[in-house]
Amino acid sequence: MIEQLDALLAQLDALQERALRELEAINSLAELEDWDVRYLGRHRGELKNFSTLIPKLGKAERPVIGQKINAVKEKLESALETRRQELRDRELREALERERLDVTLPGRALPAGHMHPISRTILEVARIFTRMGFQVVQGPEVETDYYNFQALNIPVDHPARDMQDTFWVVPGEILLRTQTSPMQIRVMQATRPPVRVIVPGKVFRHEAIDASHEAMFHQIEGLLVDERCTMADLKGSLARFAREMFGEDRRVRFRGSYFPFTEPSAEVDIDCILCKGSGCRLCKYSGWLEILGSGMVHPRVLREVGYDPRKYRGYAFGMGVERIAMLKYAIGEIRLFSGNDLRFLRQF
Ligand code: 2U9
Repeated sequence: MIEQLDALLAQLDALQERALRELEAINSLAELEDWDVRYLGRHRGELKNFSTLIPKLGKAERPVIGQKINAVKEKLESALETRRQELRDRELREALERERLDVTLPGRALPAGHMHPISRTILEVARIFTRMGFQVVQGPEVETDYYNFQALNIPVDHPARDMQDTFWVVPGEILLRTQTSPMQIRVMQATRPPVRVIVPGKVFRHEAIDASHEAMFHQIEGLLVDERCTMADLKGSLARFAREMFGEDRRVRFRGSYFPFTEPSAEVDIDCILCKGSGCRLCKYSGWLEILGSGMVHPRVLREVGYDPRKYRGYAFGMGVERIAMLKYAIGEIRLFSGNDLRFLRQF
């Protein structure tokens, strides 16, 4: 009996040792559950097999084996719990490491566009004139022959009216506006003086394309009508504009010119921003750059919209936005503005 007892005790020790060794090697919670079933399982667990032997033992041996089984069971259960906790801790640490957020990383920049140089130039010009009390208005790009030509005193034989230079929608009747002036006619017909408006927008001319000419470009035109408006108002306002746009130290020159819708007419030059007037390629060695056209609104144009030219005078001006932007940002090629080349556009 004693030998049998010793043998059983030795088997239980061996079982415990084997179980603990295997437990050490376990690396996942799934394997751990297998181990639990194999050694501590209530049906076929290895420890259970020993319990079933107890009734076959002598009265004196039963409690010895019973206690030993309990001791081994407690030892294995506590080792299991310790290992389970270790594995859980490790899985948690690994998950935290895997999902770690570095809150000190700089954020990802969202791609943002910016204003086109033409829009930006229009806005700069508009700001200068709105500070002088002008309102910004916009009009249709498809116009009638009446608003684009007749009302502006453009005679039938004027070169601007050449069928070749205009994009006609309905020949002789409907066209793509060649200037934004038709909108000023609409404004004057709709309101009484005083009038102070600037009109930015697209205009269209059927022209040969080169580095400084395109079939579509942008204009800003301005119109002021009031009692006691003189050429001195025109000169003062446009000189102010020229200096705000191109620098306070600019010299400004008014040069007599001709337009059908203004009389007298003048073109406005500034001293060359590149050579300051000494002569270079940009100013074609003249020392001067033309920036806009202007004049006192022709009495026929005033009469056409129902304004009495003996009571009201007006001045008007017009500039090509691409030309202004090319001078301001030293760009030598007008087609860059409509080319959609991001290497060009991103410089603004
Ligand atoms: C009304 C009366 C008069 C607008 C004017 C110019 C002179 C002018 C050109 C500049 C460069 C056109 O884009 S460009 O080729 N414009 O020189 N424009 S006076 O005169 C008006 C407008 C409306 C009712």
